[in-house]
Amino acid sequence: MKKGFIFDLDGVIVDTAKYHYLAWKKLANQLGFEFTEEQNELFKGVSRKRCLEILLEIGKREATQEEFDKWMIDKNVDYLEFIKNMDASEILPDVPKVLAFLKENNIPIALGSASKNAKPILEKVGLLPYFDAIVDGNHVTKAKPDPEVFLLAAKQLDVNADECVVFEDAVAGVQAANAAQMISIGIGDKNVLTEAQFNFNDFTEISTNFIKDLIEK
Ligand code: B16
Ligand code: MG
Repeated sequence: MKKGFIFDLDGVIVDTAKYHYLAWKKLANQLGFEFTEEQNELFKGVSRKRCLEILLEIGKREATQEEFDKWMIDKNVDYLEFIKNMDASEILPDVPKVLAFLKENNIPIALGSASKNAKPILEKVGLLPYFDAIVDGNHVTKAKPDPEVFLLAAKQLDVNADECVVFEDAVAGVQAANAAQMISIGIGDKNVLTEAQFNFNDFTEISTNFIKDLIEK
């Protein structure tokens, strides 16, 4: 049966979390409070809007609608400055190995990310040509754990949802993949991604034989 593979971006293909952190920290500091790397963990896989809501809860700050909108823009302007010089050296280990293996086997590949900056990032690191479909924060109305992003990706690949495999580093992302009836592969701490069907610390632990088995399943 036809298979499709869907990749999350931040934490799976590249580690943009560190740049998101710098941009959110800058905003927090401007608003007069601290924001730690530990708190940044709460932001992984979460939409920009929800991140700002959480940030303001952390800083116990109220915002008018006007301020909220401005801070969303300010954060993104800073984030874009931080990622300006990203290149292929920032691709997480062995991601290209898996993408190339899928391409060699004519398996359709999609991106399923909450980020509205996903496409330019893939372009910067040189991975855009691998992707047959890109579904990101610009295309969905419901955030993970809602399965919308992955269901739309399957549709764009013209593959049944239950024939898709999803790589995710966030709990909400794994839940979204499971809700979409897809095979969920957790990338990161297995004690955190407990709901994933398979767990790996990173792609160096994923063999082409494992991918082949998934394709043939
Ligand atoms: P942007 P993913 C997510 O990416 C990040 O993990 C999350 O921290 C970020 O807030 C979200 O994208 C939105 O990003 O501000 O660029 O639209 O893990 O879903 O690829
Ligand atoms: Mg992620």
